[in-house]
Amino acid sequence: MASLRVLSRSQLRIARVGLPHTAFRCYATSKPQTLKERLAELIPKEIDNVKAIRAEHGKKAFGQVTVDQVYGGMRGLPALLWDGSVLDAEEGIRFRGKTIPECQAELPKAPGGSEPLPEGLFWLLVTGEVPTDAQVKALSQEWAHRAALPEFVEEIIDRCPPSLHPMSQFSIAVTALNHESAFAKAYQEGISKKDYWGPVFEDCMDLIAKLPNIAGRIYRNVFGSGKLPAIDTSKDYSYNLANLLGFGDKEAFVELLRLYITIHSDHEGGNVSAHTGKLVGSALSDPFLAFGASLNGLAGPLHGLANQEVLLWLMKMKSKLGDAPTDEAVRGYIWDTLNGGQVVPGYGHAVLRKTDPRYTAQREFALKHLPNDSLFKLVGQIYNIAPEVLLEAGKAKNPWPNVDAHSGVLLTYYGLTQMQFYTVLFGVSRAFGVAAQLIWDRALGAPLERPKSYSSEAIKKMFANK
Ligand code: AMX
Repeated sequence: MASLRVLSRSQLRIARVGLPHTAFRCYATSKPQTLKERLAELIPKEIDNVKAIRAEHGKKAFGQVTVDQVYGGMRGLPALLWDGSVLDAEEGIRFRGKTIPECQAELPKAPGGSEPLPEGLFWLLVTGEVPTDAQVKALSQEWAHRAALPEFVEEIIDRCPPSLHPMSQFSIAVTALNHESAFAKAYQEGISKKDYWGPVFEDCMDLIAKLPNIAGRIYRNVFGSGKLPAIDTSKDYSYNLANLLGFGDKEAFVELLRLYITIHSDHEGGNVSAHTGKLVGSALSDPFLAFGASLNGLAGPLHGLANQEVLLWLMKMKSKLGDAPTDEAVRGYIWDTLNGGQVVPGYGHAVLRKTDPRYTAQREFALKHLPNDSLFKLVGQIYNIAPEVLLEAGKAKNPWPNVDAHSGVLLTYYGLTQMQFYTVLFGVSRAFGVAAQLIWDRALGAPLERPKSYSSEAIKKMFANK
């Protein structure tokens, strides 16, 4: 016990969460254990764990699959494995068992900051453990050192017409990074299956590290705001992203990005972007190809593009109804949206049946930093009206707001008003969850995904006399 007295606060946190002795011992040396070193310890244990689960339960059934599920976008179909995050319909997301408020309380923060650093969230997603301040700092530095883009990728971005949607540019640039893939190279050289995770880990670290430079370059090219600054290797990921976008001097915006990246990172395995990355990765496409595909799914208006759609919808509402519309006018506007055969963007969810805690976290941020902002007040007013209207309309299973109902208002407040860019920020964050999945899928030897499809004729015949 004598040695405990000299431990720092962050070291004591590790002692509390109960890491094995090996992780604890590394404090005797000055260098913290790296994420890759920790993973190398965890992977063999998890392989054994999965083997044991399959040996004991492998032939057991989850239950029935109904014809409606086959026609209905596979809602609720148990078909995927992912330990990083689990979504409860009532409670919302937990990252490795931790709610958003728990992540806010427990993950390391920047000096003087109060939001979690996404570096810590990535560590948590990958290992299930809360890292030390030193481990998070080392991750910030490692990403900063890996952040440079190959020149040809910069040129590809620069050659995109500014009228090409930022998400298409983003996906093109990420896909082009496959030129540098350590995994693709190792596969060509005949790497053994049991070693796949090593180069996939390297690619995932490169992928995450390079996203701020891609996003910053697209932002500045499309919206014409000047030359890109260099990455500051002494600063954290969110600071560098903010700085590349031209907002490095706004500490509250940097804090917002820390929260934003943390909460958008992962939403269990079945959502379009997470599942697409997993699916494409299962063909042993490298992480750049897999995440490029994720981005194309995220770019859809029913998924990540909803944050752009919300802002557009709010702006149209404001221009039609004025800055401080009555509740009656807002109600009428929502009904007009529904009667026009459109969805109310930012409301509803395929799994959630309550207000999204990611919405709540952003609302709390707004209450702290921009309580009197008129757009924030409008979002709050809609929150009091839209669920009632959606319930009355009687179609949506979940009338409550999701993550996208709030994010654009916060970005707009700090001057990031270009709504076509919002999904790019969602994409930067979603890379954290997809990368963590890809690493574990290759570590556990996840096979090629190949579910069975049926024709309507076959379904009719199958159940003709039942
Ligand atoms: N406005 C209007 N109608 C809605 C609605 C909304 N916000 N949410 C659901 N509905 C409708 C559906 O379109 C569907 O209509 P249909 O029977 O005519 O096809 C019906 O209600 C039943 O849908 P559901 O089972 O409640 O939802 P779902 O699982 O099929 O879809 C989602 C979920 C998110 C696509 C849907 O709620 C929606 O379109 N929301 C608006 C877009 C949005 O905010 N997307 C972002 C989601 C979060 C994210 O991924 N980033």
